[in-house]
Formats: sequence, C-alpha cells, structure tokens
Amino acid sequence: MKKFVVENRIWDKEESLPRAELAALQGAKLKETVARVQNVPLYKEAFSKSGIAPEKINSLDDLKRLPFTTKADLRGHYPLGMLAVDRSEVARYHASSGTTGKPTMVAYTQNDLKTWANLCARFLTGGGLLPEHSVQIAFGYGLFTGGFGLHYGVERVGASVIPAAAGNTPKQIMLMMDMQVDALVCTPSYALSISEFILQSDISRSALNLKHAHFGGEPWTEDMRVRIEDEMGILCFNNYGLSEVIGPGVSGECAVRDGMHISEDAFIVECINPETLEPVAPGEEGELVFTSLCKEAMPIIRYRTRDIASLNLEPCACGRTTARMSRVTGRSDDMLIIKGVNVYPSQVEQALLRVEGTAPHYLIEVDRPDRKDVATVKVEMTEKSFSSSMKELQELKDKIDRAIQGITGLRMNVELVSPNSLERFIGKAQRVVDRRRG
Ligand code: DLL
Repeated sequence: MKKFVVENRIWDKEESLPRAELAALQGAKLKETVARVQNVPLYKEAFSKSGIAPEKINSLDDLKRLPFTTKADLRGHYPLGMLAVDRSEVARYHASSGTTGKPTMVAYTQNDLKTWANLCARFLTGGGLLPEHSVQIAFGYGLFTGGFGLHYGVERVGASVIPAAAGNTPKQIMLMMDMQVDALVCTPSYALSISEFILQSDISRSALNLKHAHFGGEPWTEDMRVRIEDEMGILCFNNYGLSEVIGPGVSGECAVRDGMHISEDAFIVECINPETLEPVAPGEEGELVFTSLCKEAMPIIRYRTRDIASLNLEPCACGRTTARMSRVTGRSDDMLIIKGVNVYPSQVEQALLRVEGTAPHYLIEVDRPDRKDVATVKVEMTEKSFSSSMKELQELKDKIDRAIQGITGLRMNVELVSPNSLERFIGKAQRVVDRRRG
C-alpha cells in the first residue's frame, strides 16, 4: 500500500527562530513567569530561601540557581496550592494519571487553553494534519489531558474531530471505516490492539482511509512503530507531554521523524543527570526538566519529569530550529534494577519485537525469592507459533532469551503464553509487576 506523504509545513514562526532570538524571547518570558510565581507560596519561599531577587532572573543561567520542583512538591500542595491566579480565573481542570493515591490537579485559564490548543496544532501539523482531514480521537476524555488536549488541537488546525474516546475497539473500527477517517490519535498500545483486531477480522485494509496517526502518553519503541505502520499501512508520529507541564503539546515529531521538536518558546528544557543533578551534554541521556514560559494558572519552574531522553540542538532538515528530544526510553522511577542491572521495559519490548513468532504483548514480573532477583517475561505467542512443535517452541524461547540478553545484558525467564491471554489496554499500558516492592 502507498504510504501517505507529509507536506513539510510549519505552524508558527516561533518554531524556526534563530537560536539567539529564541534565547532572547525565552529570557523575556521567563521574567514574566518569575513575576507570576510570586503568587505561589512554594515558589515565593524558594526565591527568598535562595536569596535570589525575582527581578534578577533574566536567563536560564540565573534560573539554575533555583531548586527543582518535584512531584512530591505538587502532591504536598494538593489540590490547588500551586495555583498562581484566583480560582475565578480558572477555565478548566485536569489531572495527571497515576494509579495510586490522589492525582495531581492541574489548572488552565482561558489563555492557557488557547496556548495549549496551539501547541498541539503545531505537532499535528508537523505530522501531516491538514484542515480537510478528519481525526478519530481514541484517548480517554476526562481528567486525562490526552482527549481534550488533542481535541482542541485538531480543531485549531481546522480539521474535524470524531471524539470516539478510548475503548470499544469494534466501534472504533466501524467509525474509522464508515467515516473514512484520515488520522488516528491514541496511545501506541491501544493502536496495537486496534491493529490486531483488524488483522484478526476479515476487514480489508482498503476499507480504511487512514493515513497517519499521532501516538503519545506512554513510551514506545521504533520497532513498535515499524510494526504498526506495516500492519496498518500508515505513518505514525510520536508526541510527548505531561499534565504538570501542560499535557500533550510539549513536543512532537515533524515529517523528518528524527526526534520530537520541543516548543521552546513555551518551555525551557534542561536535561540533567538524575543523580548529580548536573546538566548532561547534548546527545547524552538524562532526565528532562521543564520550566513553563506561557502558563498563567499553574506556571511551573524546573519540573523534574523523571523521563529519560536526550536532546539534540542541531537545526532540523524540516526548517525548525527548536531542540529535539529523543524517544523517552523510560522513567528514572520506572527503571527496574534487576540484579544490579538497570532495565527499562521499553528495552524488553524492543527485544521482543525483533523476534518473529511473538506478539508484542508482554508482562515483566519481578520477584525476590531467597534474596535474589528473578525476572520473568510473559510473552504472547502468535496464533501461528502457538501450534508449533515443542522443539520449535523451545527454539523460540531461546531466541527471545538471547534477544533480551543482547539488549539488556540480563537473563530473564521467558514464559510463552497463549495468544490473547494477556490484558489489553485502551489507555496507558501496564507492563511491569514488581513484587519486590511488597
Ligand atoms: O500522558 C500527556 C499526553 C497525553 C501526552 C497524550 C501525549 C499524548 P500524563 O498523564 O501526566 O500526561 O503522563 C505524563 O507520560 O511524564 C511520560 O512518562 C509519559 N509520556 C507521555 N507521552 C510520552 C511519549 C500525558 N510520547 C507521562 N513517549 C510523561 C514516552 C510519554 N512517554
């Protein structure tokens, strides 16, 4: 099938400013943000403790003298202690996802909502969205920022939205076919479930008009992209964001697909060593830290994301000059340390996608019997490999074992499980059960 070709379009001139001009713009906006956060007790205190006069902050170098903001700070000020405006000025609330405890509430003024829609319009345009396209949004609509964030971004481009929301896969596919949808928006793991459903039913790919897809909200790998693109005959683009910073719209890929462009006129990005807290060099992996430059309701200073990625400051072939971030390879707090080796679930995924005969559905279970770490990867077989001989299955297990060891440097037990036996996700996938944490 012929793949869609993305026209190289840039939504805003701020995406391609000379770097010196961008730095001047950031400095001016930073001053406004610093003034605004004086309304937030946490920040007012931080400034006075570090002995820095807010009016003396002019650049990132000055900013670096301030402490970081962490998830714990936000939790400690639940629900609205980080608000920098009067509640009457808030137009909408969302919350960051989290499976345990209270969520982190985030707030937007009317201006924030406009900024947000515009930032989403940027990456959608970078990934080929045109005003004449119709877009199916299969993200949860609710406190999660994915659904509403992308919804208004698509509308801002002038395209039409089909707010399907997450779940009910047969209905998603029906809508996609009947409405001749051009673009799909969801998590990559849900896209995998949709693709799997299409392959298992007798729906012909030609019944779909899908051209491109915009995935985000969770880590995924290049191998996963190749798999989905081959199965669905579409182009898939990665976009990244987090509620505390704004939601989706922090960064996204352009047609070149060599990193996600960060909207640096809206956020200052730093990449640090999570242990020493010192900056790492461009190209080196570290934890991303963001300072917002345009947010009114909940501005944030030096937020430690826990997301591990690297930065590329070279201009891109697309004409944008903004820094690009690599894929997120994991979170510093999701990183598993097994027998002393640092392992990210995405590395296991990468290994599995390279072995034929496995479906890309897996679960990593870690236990510590007898004070020794034991990691088991449950991997689904494809229907074809499911009917293989014992000898072939043993060969498959060995291949997986070698692939995982090759990428992670670690041996894990491999357990082959029958097709469709592992849980499917309509939102963010849960790939790890770590029983060592009690
Ligand atoms: O997931 C915002 C979002 C929604 C982004 C839809 C893109 C698309 P939270 O629920 O607060 O917000 O979760 C944020 O999700 O710190 C990352 O760990 C992870 N994440 C988001 N996008 C990506 C991505 C939204 N493209 C957390 N690749 C972040 C890897 C991602 N991880």
